[in-house]
Amino acid sequence: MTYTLPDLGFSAHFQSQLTPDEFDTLTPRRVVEVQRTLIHTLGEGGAKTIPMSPVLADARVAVGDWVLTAGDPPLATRVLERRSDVKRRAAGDVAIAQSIAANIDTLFIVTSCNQEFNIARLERYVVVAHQAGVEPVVVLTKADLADNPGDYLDQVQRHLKGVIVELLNATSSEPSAKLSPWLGKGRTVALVGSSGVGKTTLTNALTGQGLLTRSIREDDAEGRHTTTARSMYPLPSGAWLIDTPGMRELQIYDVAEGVEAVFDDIVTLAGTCRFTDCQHDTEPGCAIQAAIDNGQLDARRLDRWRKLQREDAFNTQSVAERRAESRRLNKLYSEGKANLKRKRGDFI
Ligand SMILES: Nc1nc2c(ncn2[C@@H]2O[C@H](COP(=O)(O)OP(=O)(O)O)[C@@H](O)[C@H]2O)c(=O)[nH]1
Ligand SMILES: [Mg+2]
Repeated sequence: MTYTLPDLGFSAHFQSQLTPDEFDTLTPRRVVEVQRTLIHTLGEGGAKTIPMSPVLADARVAVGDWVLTAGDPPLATRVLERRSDVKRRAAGDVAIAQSIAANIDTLFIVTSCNQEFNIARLERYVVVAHQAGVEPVVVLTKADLADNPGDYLDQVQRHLKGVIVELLNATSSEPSAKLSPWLGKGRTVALVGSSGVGKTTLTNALTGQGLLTRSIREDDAEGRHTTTARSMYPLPSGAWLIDTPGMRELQIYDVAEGVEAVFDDIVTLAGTCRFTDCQHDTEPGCAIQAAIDNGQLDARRLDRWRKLQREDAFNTQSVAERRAESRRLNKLYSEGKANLKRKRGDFI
């Protein structure tokens, strides 16, 4: 299969990052899989494997990225600036962002019509989609197994205003038909969601059975098939699909604007509190507490907003910042003690 650059999602956003000279001498290629020592790419010359290099590692190259390459066998010279970037906080002590999927158009947030369904978790994904600059679409799977699948749909519509939701049976032929509005030629979509919600089943349904090979399906210790690596697959419609390994919980990173967008009702209310530094607890003239009292705002929604804000502030703060903050507090504390001593001295 040969692809043109537009087939692969190359657009003016990327082209504008190349000088005419670079456009003549370098070859843009799209990253379809990232492994520890190499990356798999697709370009006008077909599929090529490129060794991991400092250029790629420093840019934290991700599935969906565009890289400029030179030579044959090709080497990457630069990673192009992303059009959109779905990020999370990487595992580990140091607060750094990890890209889950680069340059996508739509984030399919997959959840199922059973006990896995959780509004706080969905809000978290929608926040990340907003921050990334991509459209969130909630995909509710296992509609065929639920007694009242419509209840789940209602809940999404009630809590996530303006977010499109599709209810389906991932094991049927419904996925391609219901998700087709987002699967146009050259578009890129990614699937996120907890383990077991049906991401691989959806991937199989959308790509056509049997296309999935290589690292996406490897046996885990119990002999089950699990998704182990992120990969980008072509769909019959001409779109691209990125499957991701199941995440127990998406760790947010640097999502302040995303939180504001999803909780804009609370942000608007906060703007009308009597005090600009209102903590929305017991202050007089608090518009948020008033809205809770008159039934306009659910107290649990306020809790979820607070939790995401706290978590974002904590995760986004770098280790250096945390050290500086703790030094600052220690200094304040010692100064406070010294002042207190001095004051006491005045009185004695
Ligand atoms: N009946 C039914 N089963 C589903 C549906 N979606 C997923 N499953 C099943 O749920 C299990 C987990 O699905 P899988 O795609 O591996 O989930 P993943 O961990 O998100 O990739 C598999 O046994 C699927 O066959 C659905 O819509 N209806
Ligand atoms: Mg899977």
